[in-house]
Amino acid sequence: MKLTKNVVAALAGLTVGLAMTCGVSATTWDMPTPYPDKTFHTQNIAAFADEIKEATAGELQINIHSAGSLFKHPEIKNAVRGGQVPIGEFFLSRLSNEHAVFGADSQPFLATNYDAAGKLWQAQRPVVAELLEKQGLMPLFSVPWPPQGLYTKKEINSVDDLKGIKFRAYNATLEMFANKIGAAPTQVEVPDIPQAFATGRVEAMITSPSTGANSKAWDFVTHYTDIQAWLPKNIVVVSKKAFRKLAPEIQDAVLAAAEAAETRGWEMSRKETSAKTAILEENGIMVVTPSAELMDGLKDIGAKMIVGWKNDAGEDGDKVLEMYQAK
Ligand code: PCA
Repeated sequence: MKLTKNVVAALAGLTVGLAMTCGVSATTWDMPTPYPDKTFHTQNIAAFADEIKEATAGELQINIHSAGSLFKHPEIKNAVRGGQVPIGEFFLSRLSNEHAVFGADSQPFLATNYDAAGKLWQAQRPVVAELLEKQGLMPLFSVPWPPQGLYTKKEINSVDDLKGIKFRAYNATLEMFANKIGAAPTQVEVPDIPQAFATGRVEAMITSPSTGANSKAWDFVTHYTDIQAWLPKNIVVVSKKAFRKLAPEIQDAVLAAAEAAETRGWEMSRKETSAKTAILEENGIMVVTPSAELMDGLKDIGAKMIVGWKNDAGEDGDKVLEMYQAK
């Protein structure tokens, strides 16, 4: 049947009529996310959406638009803030240009394993929530990527070996880190990684085993050095205005599903680390334990960056670091 405007309007009226008869009016939320469907974060969000649909008997449905298909990654936060979409996911430390506290999880060698990352999130969360609240946003859940490692086309034994290399970056902190190493950083989003290597725009990167394996890093690099430099997080935020429009029991269902998604996401992330490192190896990448010289050099740069970060983050940053260290 050809759906003329009139038919569409009549069907829409019928749906509203049915919903009204049943005493409900179903809500659909469009949700932009930056990463492809096979990413564990995206899969976790799909489970989150399924859980909400089930718990609310279909009264709230979330349509996921992955891989930056609805809004490009850099636009997602402001799309939620501006009310263009009610909910969205993005890489938390992208907001470090607004406030350094958002970037705490991307500081090199501040929190380098899941336990430390968990403590850092507990310390960071109240400040992040307060800062987002001022923009009409509420964090729902946040999940880390596996520890970040180094992908190169040759063996890397010291910081010197990285000099002059064209380096892929995903936020300002990594860009600064790359600059301090003496590499030449360029921002590239995940879906564009293979193309950026193929055309020679970049020659090396720091990212997780997940993103490396999903991007088929074996097509363009030979070595993965497991430096475990930091565990950056994605965050899912909702517009407070959109959230308030939901009936109380639907709000509860969203919050319960968010809590479950955070727990599940951290577990998925832990499992990804070994599973995806094995896939790198199976596909011929040399998985290397870093030399002491390389680690000392990188940690030295990290320690200097923390000093700058503390300066930028001010009292809020002190609060986060004190809470983190007390845990
Ligand atoms: N993958 C994302 C963020 C961190 C990660 O492991 C990326 O490479 O952009």
